[in-house]
Amino acid sequence: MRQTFDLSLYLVLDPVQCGGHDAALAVAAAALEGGATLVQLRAPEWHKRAWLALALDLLPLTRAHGVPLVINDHVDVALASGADGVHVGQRDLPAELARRLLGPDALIGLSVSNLTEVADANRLEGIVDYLGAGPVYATPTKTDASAPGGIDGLAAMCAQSRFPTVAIGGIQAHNAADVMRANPAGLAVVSAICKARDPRDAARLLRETIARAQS
Ligand code: TZP
Repeated sequence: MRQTFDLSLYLVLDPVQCGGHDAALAVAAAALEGGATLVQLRAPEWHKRAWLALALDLLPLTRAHGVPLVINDHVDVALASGADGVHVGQRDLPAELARRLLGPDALIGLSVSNLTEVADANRLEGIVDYLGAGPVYATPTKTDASAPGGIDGLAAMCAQSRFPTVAIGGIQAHNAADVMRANPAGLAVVSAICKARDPRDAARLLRETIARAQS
């Protein structure tokens, strides 16, 4: 059966930003203690065998917290590691194919950056579980991202989406409350946690901001 999921604080774990395999495991552990509700492994600079090794080491951690682990883009790594699903972008394998390969129980997320992509995604009932909408703000983490849509762009995408939608792109502690005003199901962050001096505290602070906005 498909796992229930909570998009509130969605950690996109970039092991390069964290400082390597072992540092990424430590960041994930701290973020989970601080309240991360979902983890995505995203290592655009790494070769696939390193993704697999880290996914295999992350799973006991995420499982211990009852939090899903999804793999960015690589359906084969998700299958080989036993991860809970994948997150695909507009230029990755189509979500329909990912669903066919992974089966009905997998968690599948899809990136969108404008209303046309949201409208297309809305036709994927039963295929896609959630959307990741952004970038909200410009970010050095993803230099090939689309133009930032800002809070208004995010609010429009959240309003039009029939799926729970998590915001991403340039989200940090100082703007998290603003982003929540667009009514996303949660916030997805890379650098705000991966580059934090104390990832546990960074996660806890974000989680508190999100909880305040959701109450
Ligand atoms: N997709 C859109 S923006 C982005 C991704 C993966 C990067 C977000 O990184 P950060 O450090 O949270 O701004």
